[in-house]
Amino acid sequence: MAILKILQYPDERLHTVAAPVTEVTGKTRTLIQNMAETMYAAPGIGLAATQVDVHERIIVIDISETHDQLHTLINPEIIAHHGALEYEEGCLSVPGIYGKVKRAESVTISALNAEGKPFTLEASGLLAICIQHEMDHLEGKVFVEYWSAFKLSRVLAKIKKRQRSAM
Ligand code: K1U
Ligand code: ZN
Repeated sequence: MAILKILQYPDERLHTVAAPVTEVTGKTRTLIQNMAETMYAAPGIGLAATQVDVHERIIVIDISETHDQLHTLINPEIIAHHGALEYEEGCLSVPGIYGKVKRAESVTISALNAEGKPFTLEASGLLAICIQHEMDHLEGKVFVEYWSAFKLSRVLAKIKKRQRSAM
């Protein structure tokens, strides 16, 4: 297994719209294992393939503290959603930046699992939030882009300042 490099905002590659997976192969499963290892090592509770510069519709999520409830979502689609919830989000591609985004409180999704088998999942609370955040990555959208132009410019300035002091 391998730890993959996570693209850092505002890398333009994070704005790529991911393509559907046409066949789940051994290569897909190796990518999923490497994504899961990368997410656990970060540490994080979700990771989209976009974040590791692979532009295919693949997500891994594990919100458990025990790291034993891995969800693999290939070609996920939201088929129903209910309610609204504001949650303080973070992102491994925007380290150190946290802020609220309004999302559906619960979602029902259809997707393929790591064996290429279709399934549906009803999710609420943090799992639903994380699914929506990761599905945004597959559309090339990063959570800070829900914020006002003013707030986003402050985030970009903070990132630039941090990059300068790291040189
Ligand atoms: O997409 C990502 O970069 C992963 C992101 C997922 C996420 C977190 C919170 C709300 C919505 C989506 C993260 O995992 S950020 C790190 C994080 O939240 C966390 C890390 C360790 C333990 C618990 C949470
Ligand atoms: Zn993210």
